[in-house]
Amino acid sequence: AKPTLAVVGATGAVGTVMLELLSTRRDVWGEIRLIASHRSAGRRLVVRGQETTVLPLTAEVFDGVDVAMFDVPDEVSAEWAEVAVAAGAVVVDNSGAFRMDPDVPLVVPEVNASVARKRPKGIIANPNCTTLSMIVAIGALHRAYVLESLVVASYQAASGAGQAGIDTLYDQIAKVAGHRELGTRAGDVRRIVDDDLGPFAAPLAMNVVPWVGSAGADGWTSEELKVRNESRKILGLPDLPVSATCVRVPVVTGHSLAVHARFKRPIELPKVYELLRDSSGVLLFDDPSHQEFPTPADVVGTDPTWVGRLRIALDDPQALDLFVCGDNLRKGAALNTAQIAEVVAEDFMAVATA
Ligand code: 2RA
Repeated sequence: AKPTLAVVGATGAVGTVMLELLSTRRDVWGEIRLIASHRSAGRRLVVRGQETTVLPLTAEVFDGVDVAMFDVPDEVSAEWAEVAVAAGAVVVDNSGAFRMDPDVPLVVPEVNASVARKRPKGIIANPNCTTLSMIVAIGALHRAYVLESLVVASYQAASGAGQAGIDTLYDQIAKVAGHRELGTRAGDVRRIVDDDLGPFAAPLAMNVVPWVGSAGADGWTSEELKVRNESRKILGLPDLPVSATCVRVPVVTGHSLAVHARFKRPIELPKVYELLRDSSGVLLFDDPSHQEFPTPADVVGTDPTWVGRLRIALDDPQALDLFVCGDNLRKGAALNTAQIAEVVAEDFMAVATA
């Protein structure tokens, strides 16, 4: 029999994309059980063309579940992932609760699929969307040129902060629309949107905000530390120097990153093009003479990591500058989780048919 899948957090921003993906990807699942908080339970959602009632999160709901995907806040995963494991499920968790646990693999199938099979706690972690928006391309380059250091700046969409982020951006845009005088005096946008910052540290409409996540050590934000720590873990380079500056921009969905990557070997652009063209999960889109380069508006709703603006650094033949863009709700969250779950489903089917 095909494995039973539970989707915990089925009604959230990532959960919604997950149901769309489950309805369109190769169908490896038997029953699909939709689960959410008690507040959202009872809603009827469509998955694989069938209306399904959302069940409340309880211990019993995991009875008979083989794989449970969690798209919920850190504290909910921290409490419930082990409950699902105790009921016999393998958990694929998209929160930050377990990512840096040495006994929990952090998996991007195009980069390190094999580590998904070593999961002593029965939990596999899905990386943060910002790391995921670049790491497939960086992983491909690393395999050929051996990464030595990374400096990145992110341009992160509002939906990274969930439905509240999306709602806040739309509300702020509605408030500033029609004000043709804004952007001429300090604080004018803030005065228009003032009580409506939502999950952001400053107005997002007509602005950029160099603060994503919470305060970490020494002035770094939690998001910047995630980019560093997760890149190191996924690439298996525990000492890789990584500096990230994470910035929120007024885009609904689609994270972008400007990357300066230094390698151990000198780089030749034609070979890099060839390599990226042949890399699974990467779409090379780099013809600036025809204004072809990735932008979130063109990338949203698609699966690959789009790569463009490739340049060898002017002062360093071993460093490459590039711009990458990916849908933070798809590869950045739901798609990568679904891909990991499919790796686990393959194991179930292999055992079942052995
Ligand atoms: C953000 N990376 O964009 C976060 C979401 N996990 O806010």
